[in-house]
Amino acid sequence: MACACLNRRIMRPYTYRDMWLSHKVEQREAAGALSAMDGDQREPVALRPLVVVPTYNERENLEAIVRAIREQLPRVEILIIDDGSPDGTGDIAESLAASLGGIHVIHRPGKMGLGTAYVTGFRFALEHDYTCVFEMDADFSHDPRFLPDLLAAAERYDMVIGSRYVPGGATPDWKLIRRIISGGGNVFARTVLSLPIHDCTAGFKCYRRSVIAAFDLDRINLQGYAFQIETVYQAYKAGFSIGEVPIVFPDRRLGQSKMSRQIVAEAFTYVVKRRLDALRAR
Ligand SMILES: Nc1nc2c(ncn2[C@@H]2O[C@H](COP(=O)(O)OP(=O)(O)OP(=O)(O)O)[C@@H](O)[C@H]2O)c(=O)[nH]1
Ligand SMILES: [Mg+2]
Repeated sequence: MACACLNRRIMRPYTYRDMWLSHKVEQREAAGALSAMDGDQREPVALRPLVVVPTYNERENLEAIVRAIREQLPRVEILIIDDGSPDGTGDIAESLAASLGGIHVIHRPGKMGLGTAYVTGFRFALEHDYTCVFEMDADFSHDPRFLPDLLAAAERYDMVIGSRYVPGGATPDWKLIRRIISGGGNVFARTVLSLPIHDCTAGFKCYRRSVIAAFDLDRINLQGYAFQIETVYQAYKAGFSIGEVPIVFPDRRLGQSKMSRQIVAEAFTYVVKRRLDALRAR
């Protein structure tokens, strides 16, 4: 379903359709006040976004990604969460904060994982009155040129996913095996958890404040794809509106991936466990 709020972007070359609304949900009392509303009907509102960028050994990418984010959203505030990167990424973050302004840095003592970094970012956003929060990798797989699309969609949807699996989305650099793991993992999560979302493992997302305020942050102790699925699952179950905006997802330009078999295994066991918990709760 197309969304009127993105019509002005329909001519951009990467976009076949401007947006897919993954689902519409009925009002559920458990959710916050905004969550009850269908994204198509809500009036656009002024947003004060925070872009959260977790980093571990991203010295080749950090300054470039921060500048690229600011090119797209010139006044946006950015929170870098660095886990004591041995390559000095934390020092680069500090010097960017000093020279550019509107950049916040949290240093954690050692590598504690992507999921807990985002939970730290969510808490920071709640404490500092941001109205929406972006999740974004530092390695340019999440291309900053899509930020305005996600932000425009966040005016009308509680959660917006930068999606590789809606028309216009793509993973041009991936070999067959990576496509099978990612595509198969999405079909698995979507089916087992009954989630009407095309890209459940996406890490390029924008959340309205009401969504992260409804999360049970103390109980989210997941790392990679499992963390991403859990946030979609909790938002969906709470009745928030979720939209998917197509993105092209290239491989990282520089530096090393931190993806591991352990992260894939965590996601698989998490999905099975979540489903069993839901069955037991019936
Ligand atoms: N703070 C923090 N950031 C991390 C940690 N692990 C990864 N990151 C950052 O999270 C982002 C995603 O990590 P990647 O290594 O690109 O992992 P990925 O995107 O899932 O995997 P690829 O698709 O192979 O690149 C990057 O900005 C990393 O620097 C961590 O333990 N702590
Ligand atoms: Mg990456």
